[in-house]
Amino acid sequence: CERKEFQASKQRLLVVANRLPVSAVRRDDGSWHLNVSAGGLVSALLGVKEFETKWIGWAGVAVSDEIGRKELTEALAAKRCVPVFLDEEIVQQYYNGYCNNILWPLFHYLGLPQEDRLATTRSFQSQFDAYKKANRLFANAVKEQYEEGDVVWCHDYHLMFLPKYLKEENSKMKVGWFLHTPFPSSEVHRTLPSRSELLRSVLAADLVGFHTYDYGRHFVSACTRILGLEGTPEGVEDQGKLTRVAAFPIGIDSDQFIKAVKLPQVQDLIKELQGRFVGRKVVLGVDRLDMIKGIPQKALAFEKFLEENPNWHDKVVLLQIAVPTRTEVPEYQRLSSQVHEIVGRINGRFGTLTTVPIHHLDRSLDFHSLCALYAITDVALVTSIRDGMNLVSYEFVACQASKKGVLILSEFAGAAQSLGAGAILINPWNVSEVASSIGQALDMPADEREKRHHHNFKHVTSHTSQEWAATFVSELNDTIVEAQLRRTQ
Ligand code: ADQ
Repeated sequence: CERKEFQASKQRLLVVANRLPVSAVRRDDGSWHLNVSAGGLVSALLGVKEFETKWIGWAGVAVSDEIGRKELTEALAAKRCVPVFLDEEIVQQYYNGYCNNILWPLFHYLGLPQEDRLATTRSFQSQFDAYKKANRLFANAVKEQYEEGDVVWCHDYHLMFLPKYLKEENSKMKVGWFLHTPFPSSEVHRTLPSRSELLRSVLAADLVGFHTYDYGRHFVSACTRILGLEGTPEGVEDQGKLTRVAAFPIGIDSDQFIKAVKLPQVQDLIKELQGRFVGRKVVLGVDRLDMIKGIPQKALAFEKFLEENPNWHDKVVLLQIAVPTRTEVPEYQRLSSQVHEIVGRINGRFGTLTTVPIHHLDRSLDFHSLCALYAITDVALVTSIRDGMNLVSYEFVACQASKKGVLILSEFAGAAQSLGAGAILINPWNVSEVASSIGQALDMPADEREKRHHHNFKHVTSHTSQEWAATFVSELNDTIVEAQLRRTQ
C-alpha cells in the first residue's frame, strides 16, 4: 500500500520565477482579482503536469498593508502560488533597473542609448544591491515552502543569486537554474561590473540549463575566461565541484493548440476572420512590444516588399499584434512611438480609402482568438534581433495543420536551431532579404509548404513543454545522484 502511494504521489517542484503565472489586481472593495499573465515562461510551465508544482514569485503589485498581503496570499494559495512581496523602491531598482535596463539588453547584445548609459553607470551599484536584496527575499520565500526531497527550479536572469543563497542555507537542496534569454559571448558578459559574482552565484546550482548548446558554450567560456575555472564536457569544475551545464530547448503544450483550433467557437472565429480578409493573404506578427523582437525591422521589410511588388498591394495584409510590456521604462516608450510612426507612414503611403496594409494592435489577445489568428495565417514573420527561443513560432506551427503556412524566422532566435530546416531563415537587419523572403513565402508551391510544415510540426509536437520540464528535472535528479557517487568514491 505504501509503495502504491509512493508511485501515485508526484515529486514536488518549486518553480521560482520573478513573476507568478497570475497578476493580481485589487478591486475597490479590497478583494483580489487574479489574471493569468502572458509570456513565454508562463505558457511553457502551465503545460507541465508531471509534478506537484508550486510557484513562488512576485504578483506584479506592491502591497504595503498586512491585511492586503494576507488576503492576497490566501487568494493565490488556491492557484498553488506563493507571493514574494516587493516594495516599489525595490521594483524600481531591481526589476526596472538592474534586470530590465542592464541584464536584459546586455544578454541580447543591445547597447544602451548614450544618455542612459551614463545614468546607468552612476546608479549601477544601488541597482545591483537591490537585485541582491530582491534575490534574498525570493530565497526566504523558498526556505518557508521547502520540504526535504523537493526540487527547486530557479528561472531566468532575474534570479542569478538565488542558487547561491539557497545552497548557503541548505547545501543538500536540489537546485536547478534555467535561463530563458540567450547567454551572450563572454566578451559581452565581461563588460558587466558584477560579472564574476553573477557567474559564481549561478555556479552554486547543481544544474544550469540554456535553450541552445551555443548559449551554454558562452556561459562555460565566461566561467573559464573570467573566473579562470576549468570547463569540461559536462560543465564547469571548481575545486572538485562540478556544475552541470546543458541545453534544454523549451517547447509548447502543442496538444492544447491543436485541440483549440478544432473547437466550434474557434472555428467560428476562423470563419469570421477569413471573411474579414477575403482576397488577401495574411502575414502575421505576434510579439511583446520589445526591442529584441525587431518590430520596426519587420515593418520596414514589409514596406520594402510593397515597394518592390505593386502587384501585391491590396492582396496582402500584415497583422501585427504587439502586447505592451515594461511600459514605465523610457526605452520601451520610445520603441512604441517609433513603431507607431513607421506603421502610420506605411499605411499613409500604401493604404486606400477602404484598406490599410498593416493592422497594428497594441494589446494581448485571448487564447482562442490567438489560435484562430494563427490558423488563418499564410505567413508568420518572426524578426527577433535576439531571442532565447521564441515560442510564437512553435504556436503558429501547431495551429497550421490544415493551412500549412510558411514560417519566416530570424536566425537570431533560438528556434532557428530547431525549426531551421522547415522555416525560411532570415537576418532581420537585412531588410531586402526579409522583403524577398516575404515574396518567396507568399508564392511558395503547396508541395514545398507541406514538406516544410511537416518537418516543423513533427518537431513542435515531439518536443513539448512537458518533455522539456521532465527532462530538466530528471537530469537534475541524476546530477545529484552522480555527485553523491563521486563523493563516496
Ligand atoms: P518572450 O520574450 O515573452 O519569452 P516568446 O517565447 O515568443 O517570447 O513567448 C511569448 C508568449 O507570449 C507566447 O506564448 C505568445 O503566445 C504570448 N504572446 C505574445 N504576444 C501576445 C499577444 N499580443 N497576445 C497574446 N499572447 C501573446 C521569453 C524569451 C523567449 C523564450 C521564452 C520561453 O524572451 O526567447 O522563448 O521566454 O523561454
